[in-house]
This record gives sequence, C-alpha cells and structure tokens, in this order.
Amino acid sequence: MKDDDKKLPGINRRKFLASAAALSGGTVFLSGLQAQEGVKTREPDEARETTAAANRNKPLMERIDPKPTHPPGQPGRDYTPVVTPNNISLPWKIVNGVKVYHLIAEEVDHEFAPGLKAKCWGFNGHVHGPTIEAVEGDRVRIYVTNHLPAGSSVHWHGLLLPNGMDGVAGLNQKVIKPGETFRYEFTLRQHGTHMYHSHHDEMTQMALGTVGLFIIHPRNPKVRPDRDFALMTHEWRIDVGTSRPNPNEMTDFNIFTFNARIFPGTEPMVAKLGDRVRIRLGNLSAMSHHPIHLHGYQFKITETDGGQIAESARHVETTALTAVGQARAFEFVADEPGDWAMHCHMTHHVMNQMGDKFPNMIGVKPGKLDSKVQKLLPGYMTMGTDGMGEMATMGMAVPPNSLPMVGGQGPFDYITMGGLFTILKVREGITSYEDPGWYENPTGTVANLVSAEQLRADGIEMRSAQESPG
Ligand SMILES: [Cu+2]
Repeated sequence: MKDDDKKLPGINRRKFLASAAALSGGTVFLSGLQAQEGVKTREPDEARETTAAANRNKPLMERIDPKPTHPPGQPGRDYTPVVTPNNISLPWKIVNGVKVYHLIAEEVDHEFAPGLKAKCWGFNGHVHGPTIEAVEGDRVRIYVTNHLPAGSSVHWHGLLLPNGMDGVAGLNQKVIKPGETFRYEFTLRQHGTHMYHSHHDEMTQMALGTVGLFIIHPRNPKVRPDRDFALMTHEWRIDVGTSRPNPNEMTDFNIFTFNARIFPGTEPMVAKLGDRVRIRLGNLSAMSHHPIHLHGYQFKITETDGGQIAESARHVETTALTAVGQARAFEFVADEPGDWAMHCHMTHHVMNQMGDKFPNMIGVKPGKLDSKVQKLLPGYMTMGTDGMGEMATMGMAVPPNSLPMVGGQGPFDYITMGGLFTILKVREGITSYEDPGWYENPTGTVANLVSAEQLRADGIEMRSAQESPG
C-alpha cells in the first residue's frame, strides 16, 4: 500500500493515456462478433444473477469486501466499451491486480454549445466527470484529489460497498479538504448503470457539475451490444450574460443537458444498420425527472439501478422516464436507417435560456404598433405572436455568452429544439462511427408539399385557413 501511495504523483494524465489507448482495442473484437452473428436474430441479453446475489449467504466481511475472483476485466476481451458522447472514459492502470483510477475535482471552463460557456465544477478537466468503467468482480482503487476551493467527497451512487467507502462526508468519512487526496477501494459485486457525485454541500457542488457515470459491465455476458451509449441528464440555471451556474435555483432552470451539452452541441449517437444498441441514462438533475423519448424505435427497458430486469418483466416502451437519482438502460436492434431524434418530452426541457422569460404573445395582433414604435426604435418588431419557432432563425443579436432560444440547422430547415435533444444516426454500410452527416432519404419517402392536382385526386377539399371547421 505504501508503494502505491508513493506512486500517486506518477498517476499523471500521460500514463493514463496508455490505458486509454488499450481501450480502443474493443472495436476490433466487435467487428468480428458482428460478422459471426445474424444481426436481426439476436436474442436479448438475459438477466444474470449478480455476484452480490450469489454472495448473500456468506459471512459479512466476505460479502461486503470480497477478494476479486477474476483478473481485471479488459476492454474488447471482457466488454464492449461504452461511448459517452461529448465525454471520455476515465483512464486506469492495473497495479497488483487492482484497477487504479484518479479523479481530480476542479473548476472547469465548460462549453455547453458554441456560444455558451460557464465556469463549472467537474473532474479531470471535464464536465461532467469522465465515465468510470469497470467489470463486475474487479477490485477498484479510486484516488480523489480535491482541487476545488471548498471541501468535498465522492459518493458512489447505487454501488454495493463497505459502509466506510460510501462517501457521505461527515457520516462515512471526513471531508476531503482542498488540496487533499483520499483513497476509496472496494470490489465490484454487481453490474449495471450507476453514477458518482459529490456528497458534501450537494446542492452547490452537484449544481455546478460534480457528477459522473459509473458503468459496471457484467462478467462473461451471453450477448454484448455493438453500441453502448451512456448519457447523463442534468439541469442548470445560468442567467443570460453570466458565466456561473446558480446553485441556489430551485425550480426555474434554463439549461437542460445530455452529458452537460445542449443541442446543437450534442454529439450524435452513430450506429450501423443491424447493430444491437444499448442506451444508458442516468439523471442527477437537481429537481426534474426526464421522460426521454426515442423516435423511430420501440425498445425494452433492460436495466434499472437494481441491475438487469428479468426477461419476462421487460415491457416495450418508446420513452424512458428517468427520475432524479435514477438510472435506466434500454436496448433495441437498429434496423431502421435514418436520423432519429432522441429528446426529453418535457417541452420546456428542449429550450435554452429565456424560453421561460417571455410574455405570452400568442394571438396578439400588433396592428400599427410596429410602425409606431419604429419611429422611436428603428428595426423594432413585435415577436412571438405565432410562437418561438421563427425567432431562432432570424439571426437576432443576442447578449454575449447566451443561447436565448432554440435549436440548430438541420438538412431541411432549422430544428426548433435545443436543450435535451440529440440524434441517433443509423446507417447502412458505414465503416466507422464518425458522424456520417445528414441522412439521405430514399426518393419518395419524405413528407412534402402537395399539388392541387394531388389533393383533387384524393377528394380533399380545401377551405381557407380562417374558416372554422364544421
Ligand atoms: Cu426533461
């Protein structure tokens, strides 16, 4: 142990990069796996008993802190690495059979999307912290260095571990003071989608971003996904023109993020036609649950925080509701090509700043108001009388460091959604998972403007827009 302590300064980013390079080996294995299996006929992942369940009747010490029963899990060989859009997995190295990680809590200049930056708190230069990835049965040792201006601690949310490793400052351990490094060590005796977050002054520190995902892969799974995406939802209050999230906000959030990014700053999730896709969701928003809806697919929710759901209990959904503090994972075979929206269905969660601070102008008829005001304020225009959609596209001047309205440019028009919005891109014949650009729809498969002749042919009679129906 002493030796490992001395090595701490040596756990620098460069050394960790070496283990990160090993991670990329997973892709090679994956293509082989895919070639062997018929993509449309894959069986769903069967629910597996966790090590925790198998250990239930063992003596306490053996149960809560078992010796690792397997060699450390390796990407490619033992699991398909997760993809955390707009973030990375935390590098690790193996010291005497233990996976060693180093989290550094620190202030980070974070960009939510081009045009909006803020000073947040995160880990290792990222907001949120990098995804911790490991395999059931691994022994993990996680060093946490506190470079924040305030005391902190890290709680491993959803993990089964000895009480003194649970990370609640004051209850389970001392506060990690600025400049100090603490060591957490335990054996992973479960698998699933989990999280980590500061557990000291949670309201402030989590609001500023000190949260992350903790993914534990099952040991020897029967089937593995080809694409395994991990997304964390969060909410923030950043007043227009300011650059610090306001942790005192309780209800009126104005930034809603996937992996701390807002559309159009969210990286698309790219899959090959026929890929078996898993999407994991973790929610550490302060106050909001998020019903995350995927277009174009039905899926089965395969995991909750408690691990895999028995096959007989899985039901089909198109929306995965993830409450605060919860994790959900769902799976499907990507058998329909295209660009498919995935977004929170709370409509205020797909808006950016100012979406909630606008007077209700719907139906207001400005009459001569515009020309009258223009005498005093040239260029004045009454806005919002038919909604917010057009404002996004008008190229209005906005205050510095703000994303007042919504969305980004799509292949057909402006997409009037921001915030918790991202895109699943499914393509045939791609050879890499780089962003393939916009989908080219086959001729005749896009909704479009019809001619009067087409309307007549189907007996559709038109009335003028003002006429009331019936
Ligand atoms: Cu939401």
